[in-house]
Amino acid sequence: TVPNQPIECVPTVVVEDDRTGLSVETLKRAFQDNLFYIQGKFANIATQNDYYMALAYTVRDRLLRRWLTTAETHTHQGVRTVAYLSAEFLMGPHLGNNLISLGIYDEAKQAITELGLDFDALLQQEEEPGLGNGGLGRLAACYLDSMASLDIPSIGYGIRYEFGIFDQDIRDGWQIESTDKWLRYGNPWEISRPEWAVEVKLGGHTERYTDENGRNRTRWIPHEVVMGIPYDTPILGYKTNTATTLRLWSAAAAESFDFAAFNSGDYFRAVQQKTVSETLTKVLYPNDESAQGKKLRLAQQIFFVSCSLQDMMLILIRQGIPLEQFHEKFAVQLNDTHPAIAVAELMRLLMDEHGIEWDTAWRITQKTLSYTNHTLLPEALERWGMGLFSTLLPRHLEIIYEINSQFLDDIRRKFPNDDARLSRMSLIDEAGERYVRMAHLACVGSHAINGVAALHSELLKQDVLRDFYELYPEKFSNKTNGVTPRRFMVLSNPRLTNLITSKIGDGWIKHLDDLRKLEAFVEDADFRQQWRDIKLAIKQDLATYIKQVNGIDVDPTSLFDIQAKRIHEYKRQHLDVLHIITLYNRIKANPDVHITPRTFIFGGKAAPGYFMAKLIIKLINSVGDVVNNDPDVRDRLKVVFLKDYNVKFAQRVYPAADLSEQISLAGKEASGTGNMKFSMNGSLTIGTLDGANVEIRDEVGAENFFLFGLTTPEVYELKAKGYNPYHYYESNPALKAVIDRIASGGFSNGDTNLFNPLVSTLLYKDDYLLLADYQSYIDCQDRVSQTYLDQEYWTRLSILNSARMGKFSSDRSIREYCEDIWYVKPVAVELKEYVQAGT
Ligand code: Z16
Repeated sequence: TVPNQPIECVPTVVVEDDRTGLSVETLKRAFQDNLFYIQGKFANIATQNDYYMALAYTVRDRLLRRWLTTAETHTHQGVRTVAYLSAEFLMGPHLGNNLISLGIYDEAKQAITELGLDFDALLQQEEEPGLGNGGLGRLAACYLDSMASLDIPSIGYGIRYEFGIFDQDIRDGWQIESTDKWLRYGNPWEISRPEWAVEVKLGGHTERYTDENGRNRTRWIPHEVVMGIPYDTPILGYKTNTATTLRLWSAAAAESFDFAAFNSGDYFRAVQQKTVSETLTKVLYPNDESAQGKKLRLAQQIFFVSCSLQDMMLILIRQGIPLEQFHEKFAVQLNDTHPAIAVAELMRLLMDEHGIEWDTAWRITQKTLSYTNHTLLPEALERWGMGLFSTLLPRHLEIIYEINSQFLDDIRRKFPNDDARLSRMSLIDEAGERYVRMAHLACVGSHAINGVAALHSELLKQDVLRDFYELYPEKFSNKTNGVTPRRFMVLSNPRLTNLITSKIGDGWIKHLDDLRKLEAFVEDADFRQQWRDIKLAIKQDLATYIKQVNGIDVDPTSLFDIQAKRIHEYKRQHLDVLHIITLYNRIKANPDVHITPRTFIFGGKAAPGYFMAKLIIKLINSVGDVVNNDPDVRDRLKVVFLKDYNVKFAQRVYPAADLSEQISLAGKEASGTGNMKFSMNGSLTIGTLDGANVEIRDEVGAENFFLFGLTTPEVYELKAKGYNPYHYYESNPALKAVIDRIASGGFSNGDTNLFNPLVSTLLYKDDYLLLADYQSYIDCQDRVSQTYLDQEYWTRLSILNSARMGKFSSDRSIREYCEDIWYVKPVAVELKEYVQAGT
């Protein structure tokens, strides 16, 4: 028999209830079995991780019947499947989420507790797969949850990085990075499928030849071949039988490729031949919004895109479906331009590997692909230097040239004599050094292009992709981001979940618009008291954590003012700092001044090469050192930087916030999704009219949202007429005093150099208009402080914020993608009594 082929005759496997049942008793038995048979431990030597693994396998066993049945159902029905291609999936811990989806969270907790173990400690034991930088990767994870929960046939394709986003430590106020060894103690959620490995070519050159039908064809002779091994993780929907797949590719050496050397006796060299293959999927690039143009990154992109497209083709070929029907069977979503090489790779596979003609291949490609843009920042737009691109992907470059030539002809027909337009739109940037423009490639090769919030989608059409909008207006739409209420409410905020459910039932978990029913309780004083008590208890928990980790005492009744997100100048964490120093200056001027007690909490990682972001972290910590220890402050202000912000930790942070800081410069944050998670959990927002803030404010009502700052048109206007930050500094004494305190070493023991790069950037450049927005921000913060004094009123706003967040469920986003872009419908999955292997 061949080891990677199904065998003809297989025994019947009966899935017994006492092995995978959902009762407390069966869970206990399975847990003990797994400790013994999988971890291979007696209880007396088992570690916390062994217990975690035993529980994880217990849960995984209970996913398998649903998972396999889902795959079988979708295959038999021949339905169109969404393939979500993303270089990042920021999944967060699986265990708790799977327990929620299976509906056995309480049973598992009881089982583990009765066995004398600490259930919450076991949940905390899980090392999260941090295979993403921030919003974009977490969005992909929320979308998988929603697709499964809505019974949408779907698969997520990505990269199995050995090291995910780095771990962050803080030493002497500075960020220190270390490698994220998430796989160190094994990953119980994934199943590797080496029998479905595929090969990816890199480098080399191309040749023309004539095939057996006399047609001119192209052959790619690569310099190197890498194997892609798929690792599958089941993603179970909430209280449904649909479990979709996250399929992540890991690179391995293709040993047979160098068989010649092997035969000629150079055994050692043949085995050692694994330079690229060893490094390809090692590490996630930790830059959230800047394209570095590194060859290895392009190699990662072609690697996972090629593996994924080949995988889809194999799925069709195995079922005898002709590849001419590819677009009828798969809707492929490109999560930003990271997988945009799919345009050329799908063409190449269809033509070079499967003999389909250009015109047919091009029609299939455009009907299959759609592209989501996630940023307007010019530095984040990917482009690849021509030298690098042609060395790694010679065949793709030929295909891109051909696409480009037909595309430019098209433009010439529609916009005659417009050379400027041709050079603006070309897939190749030829202004100086030559580059391949990935966003242009994605736009040309897709039938749909979307932004991630209403404002962002408008700005795409007016600005970054304006020419493409003029050429293909019908391709453009908006799909406002959403987040999953399963992870970000049910799992992370059980207390609030129980209160809400006690009032309106649990329908809201799948139909988040039902939260509106909470509005009926806003005038119920008992309800408001319960709401407040819950918030206080959660804040108390976070205060305990802060004491343990940061050694800082914070008052849980103070206003918890939280900014948690990647550190970036456009997100303006330092504007938040300017507010803190403003309050501090008021205290120093008059220690008896009235101040609403506040705890300022920050969390977030800086890209390791982003000096200014790292300096902002240092500033936050330095301001904290001074403010937290100055007796004049009398503990009314506390500043805390929480290290190593990740999904696991975010789940503890969102529920504890009173105030969520969403203060990016208008026109810079594409959407934001943390803004939604805070608000769902009853936090109020202070924010600019940026990204999804605009829509959040529309939903919750202007009177329930703390708005400040310039609008996007005002930003453009101010910049156009020549922005002079120094003018704001000179003419605003409070602002001047704040900057002067930093500049004069007030937070650096008199060292006037340390924060100079930050200070001079603000005074003489200030690309993100902090100084222009300063006074508006401070005035707004003063309104926040005033409002917080009236706890009854604040609670009303808090309840209304949660109640009106229905729109921001990722279920709504996914329904819109299904309707407008993917044309995919839900498919119910029925479980059968028995599962027979091999049928
Ligand atoms: C990212 O997380 C985002 C954009 C981007 O170009 C690269 C990365 Cl790694 C974020 C946006 O900044 C954020 O506004 C948006 O909510 C998120 O993507 C999801 O769309």
